[in-house]
Amino acid sequence: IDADHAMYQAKLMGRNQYVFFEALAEQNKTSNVKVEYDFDNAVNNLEFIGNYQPLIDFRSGDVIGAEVLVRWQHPKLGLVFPDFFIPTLEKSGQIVQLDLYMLKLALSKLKLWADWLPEKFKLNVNVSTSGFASEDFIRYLQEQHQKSAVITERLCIEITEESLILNVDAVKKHLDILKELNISVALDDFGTGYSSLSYLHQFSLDYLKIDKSFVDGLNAISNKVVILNAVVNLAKALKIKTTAEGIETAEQYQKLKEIGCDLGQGYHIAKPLLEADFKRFLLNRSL
Ligand code: G
Ligand code: G
Ligand code: MN
Repeated sequence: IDADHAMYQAKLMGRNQYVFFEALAEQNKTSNVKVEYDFDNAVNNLEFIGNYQPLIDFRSGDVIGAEVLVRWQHPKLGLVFPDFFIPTLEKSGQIVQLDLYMLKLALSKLKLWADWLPEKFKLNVNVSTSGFASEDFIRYLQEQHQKSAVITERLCIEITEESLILNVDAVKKHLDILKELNISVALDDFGTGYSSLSYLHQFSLDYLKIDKSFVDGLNAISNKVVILNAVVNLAKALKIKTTAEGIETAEQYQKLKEIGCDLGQGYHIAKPLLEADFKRFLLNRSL
């Protein structure tokens, strides 16, 4: 219980404060509730759901994709955000199972939504470092590709710089396989880690997701514009599309459009949405 408590306290300082505050309040109220991460049960009970955040094409303004973001519909805690459980699952190795679960969920939604999705629509799935290095993950994609390539080709796998650094050989091999399968790959959170420009030509990537930290300062007079211009133009020269993340204001949106980013994502466009709201958003927007 003390460990759980400490975890909550630590998390109180994190991004999704209110969730943990509520969880803590709830835990105190019913003190016999022992908080545990019953991951296997959660998988069996399908407690993980997706929220879907739209991705727009800057040129047309159309929705041309979405990112699936996992949430845990916990029977006692309510809706729990990934910052809370992903670090734990990474330590235990169970993250690989979650990655597979979310991949399966994404594919099932792509099938379910096939009738109303725009032609070029892609669904982005986040994959952990160990998930991307695992044989199971890649094998599953190969099997699904055999069954229905039109579905798997709508996937975009989001990996992080860490994935590229650790286990370089497996990653190179897996990236080659995805290319054969016509599955896109995005490098997520670019700008938070090493931000090495050499990754961009060393690995075959389709999208570069420019981290919110670059987008944040855009309204002020800063050298971020200069850096963004350089990154976007280098990516262009390498035929890699750029996605700007965490766009929160109209000003940022306009600036990123001017700089020449290809795709945009952020609260200014839409928050991560429940499935039904996502469908409504997409259909209204493409009227
Ligand atoms: O909404 P946001 O709080 O959803 O996500 C927080 C972090 O959790 C982000 O870094 C995101 O990449 C990660 N994340 C969200 N969904 C998934 C998922 O399905 N799998 C993995 N491995 N990471 C995810
Ligand atoms: O690491 P990754 O880029 O996958 O994580 C995306 C995270 O960013 C998710 O937690 C998502 O909820 C969050 N997010 C998406 N758009 C915005 C935004 O405009 N502002 C902020 N603060 N967070 C955002
Ligand atoms: Mn992501």
